[in-house]
Amino acid sequence: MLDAQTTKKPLTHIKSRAGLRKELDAAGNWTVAQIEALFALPFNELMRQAQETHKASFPEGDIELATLLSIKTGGCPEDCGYCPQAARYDTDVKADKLMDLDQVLEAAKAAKAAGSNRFCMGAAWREPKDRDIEKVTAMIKGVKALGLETCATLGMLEAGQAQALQEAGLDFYNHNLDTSEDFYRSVISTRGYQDRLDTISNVRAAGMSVCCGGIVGMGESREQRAAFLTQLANLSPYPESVPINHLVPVAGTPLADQKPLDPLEFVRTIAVARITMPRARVRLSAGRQELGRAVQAMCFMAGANSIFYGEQLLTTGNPEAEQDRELLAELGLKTKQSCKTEVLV
Ligand code: SAM
Ligand code: DTB
Ligand code: SF4
Repeated sequence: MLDAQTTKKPLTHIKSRAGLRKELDAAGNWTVAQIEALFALPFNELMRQAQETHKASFPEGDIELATLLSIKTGGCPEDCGYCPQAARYDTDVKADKLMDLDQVLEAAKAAKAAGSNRFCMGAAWREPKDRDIEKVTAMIKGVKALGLETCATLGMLEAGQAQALQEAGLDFYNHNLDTSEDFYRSVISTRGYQDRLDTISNVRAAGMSVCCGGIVGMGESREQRAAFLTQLANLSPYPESVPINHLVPVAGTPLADQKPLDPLEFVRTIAVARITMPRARVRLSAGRQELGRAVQAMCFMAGANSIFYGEQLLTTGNPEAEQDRELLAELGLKTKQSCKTEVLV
């Protein structure tokens, strides 16, 4: 049986950013077989290893709170099989224009007042036009001035667009690989895996932190989940933020009738993400309403240390903020106090 702790040592001994970068580069050589072997560990052993890794990398029980706002909803030309915002699927989501700056800042102020650390602005675009970038940079500046970490997810980015966002003060850019390369083809046809890798590389080159994860429970096999995490863990360096979404099946999308993943397999996925990306914020993302409290508690035990916070994701629901505060308090978890960006590069 593979002992991951002997093949990958914790990164706590590293003192400088340059040292960390070097170590992460050297560490990025996981094989799919190694990651499958982690998935196959006895459950308690997997949890033990995940907890040890977590403890060596983060202070005890600090959970990051990230609030989402859909600044441009629906009408998207892409065909992502899970997404209620794709224009081609008959869902309840109606296409809207880009929000006004004032509305965005109102939402950001409310998020800040509710205790959020990060504000993530999402747009249902294949890619932004340059005039969209101008409008979004004004939003970024305004949100940052409130003292929140900023994140945006606007689709594919060219190098110059990434640079403009970085110069406006964008801390994180979210762009997901979503799944393994081979399963990807059965979910999305209008944009390739390499396009996603190119955007991530443009984000890195512009000096921003990368938020990159995906969705589980879309009908992929365990091997494909392992291949997906291998891709993420082998990014050099791996992402600072890793959102793990459980598919929210939405009526009208091709994945509307997808059977939910076994909750224990979801917890395993979180644990393997933690072990393979020790210093990343692993976010328990979409699908928390359906997971219930006990499974969420297990996810925190497995190393999740970030959640989407606020009653709305982009177009679907999320637990009430009050309910989340109660859950964290009951579990004895604290919320991340510092809004300082954890840049690993
Ligand atoms: N349009 C941009 C893009 O695709 O990069 C940004 C927004 S898009 C909605 C961001 C991510 O949300 C997707 O990559 C996917 O991982 C996640 N997502 C979308 N619909 C979902 C669903 N029904 N369940 C879980 N996650 C979902
Ligand atoms: C991510 O990985 N999950 C978020 C965020 N990045 C943009 C989006 C989840 C969307 C869930 C479906 C919806 O609300 O439309
Ligand atoms: Fe469009 Fe993003 Fe939805 Fe894909 S996930 S359809 S790109 S909004």
